[in-house]
Amino acid sequence: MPMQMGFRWYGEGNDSISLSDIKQIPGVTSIVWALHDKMPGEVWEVEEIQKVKDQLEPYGFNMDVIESINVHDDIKIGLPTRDKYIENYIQSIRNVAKFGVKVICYNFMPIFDWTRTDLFHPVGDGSTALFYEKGMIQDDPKEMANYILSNLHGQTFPGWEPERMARLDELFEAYKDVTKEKLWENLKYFLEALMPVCRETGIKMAIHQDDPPWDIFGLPRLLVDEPSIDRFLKMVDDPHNCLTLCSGSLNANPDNNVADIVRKHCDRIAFAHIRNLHHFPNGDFSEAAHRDCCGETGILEIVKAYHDCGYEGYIRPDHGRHIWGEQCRPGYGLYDRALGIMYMWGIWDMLDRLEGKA
Ligand code: DNO
Repeated sequence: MPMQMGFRWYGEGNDSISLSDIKQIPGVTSIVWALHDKMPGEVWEVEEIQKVKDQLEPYGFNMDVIESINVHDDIKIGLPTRDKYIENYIQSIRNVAKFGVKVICYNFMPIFDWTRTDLFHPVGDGSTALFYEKGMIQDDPKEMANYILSNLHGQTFPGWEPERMARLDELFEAYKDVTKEKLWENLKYFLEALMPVCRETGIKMAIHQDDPPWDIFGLPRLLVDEPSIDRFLKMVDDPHNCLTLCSGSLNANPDNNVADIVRKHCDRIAFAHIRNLHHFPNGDFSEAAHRDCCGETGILEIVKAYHDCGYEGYIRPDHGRHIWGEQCRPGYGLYDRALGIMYMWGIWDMLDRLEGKA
C-alpha cells in the first residue's frame, strides 16, 4: 500500500472548497477533518460526528484522520481541573473511534498555535504566501493576535479562537510558572492518561511540532528538533504515541533535517505534513511551492525517505500559496495544495517505477 493522501477540509459552510473539488484531485482518499466549532475541552458528540460522516460518505472519502482535537489550556498548565478535561478528551476518543478514526493530530503549544506575521505576503510571481518576519515576534503578542484575527476574511482559524485571544492577559498570567520541564511533565501526564483508551480503540495520538520551533513571547515550546522528538517518543514509549511530522514547522529552523527524522522514526509517524519553506539570510522565511527547488526544506529527500521506509501512513500537502486569484483561508486554498499533491505523487510513482513496483 502506498502513502494515504489526505486533504484538510474545514467542513460544510466553513470552507471555500467543496468535497466535489477535492474529489477531482487524483489519489485523495482521506478528508482531514475536525469539528471546528468545538472549544478545547468539550466532548465531541456522536451526532455531530455523524453529520460529517454523512457529508463525506457520498464521495467515498474516509474520515480516518482528525486535525485536531485541541487540548485545553488547563491540561497544558497542569491545573487540578485538567482531569475533567482529560476525561472529556477520552470520551471524544471513544466517540470518534465508533466512526473508524485512526489518527488524532494535536499540538501542545501554550496559548498560540502556528504563528506567522503576514498571511498574504507577495512571493514575487503574483501569488502570496504565509510569511514569518522574525523581528516582529519580539514585541506585543496582542498586536500579533489582532493582526491575525483581522486578516481571516471572516473565517475562523483553529488555535486562534477569538474567545481565547480576548483572554490573552489572563492566559499569559496562567502560564507564568509553566517552565519547559513542567510543560514536558504535563504532556506526559496527558498522554499516559490517554494510552489505555488508545490501545483499546487502536487510535494513534499524533503530536504536531511547534511552529515555529522555538520559544515565542517567553512561552516554552517543546517539539522543536530531533533530540526533543527522541525525548517525546521515549517518554511515552507506546506505538500509539506518534508524530504528525510537519516538514515546514521543523524546517523553520534550517538546522533540522526532516528526512533524517523520517528515516529514524518512520514507524512512529502516523501523519505527515509536507510543506516547503524559503529562508532569508536575516531569519525570516516565506512558505513556498512544494517543488523542491522553490525552497530549502528538501521535499524530494523527504518524500524519498518516506518511500524508502515503505510509509503506509497518512500524508497531506500542508499550506499552499494563494494562486490564480483564489479567495480562501490563509494557506488552505485548493489550487496550490492540489499542485503539491501532484508533485508528491509524481515523486512517489517514479520511485515505485524505479523499484519495479509500477
Ligand atoms: C497549521 C496547522 C496547525 C496544526 C495544529 C495541530 O496550519 O498545521 O494549525 O493543525 O498545530 O494541532
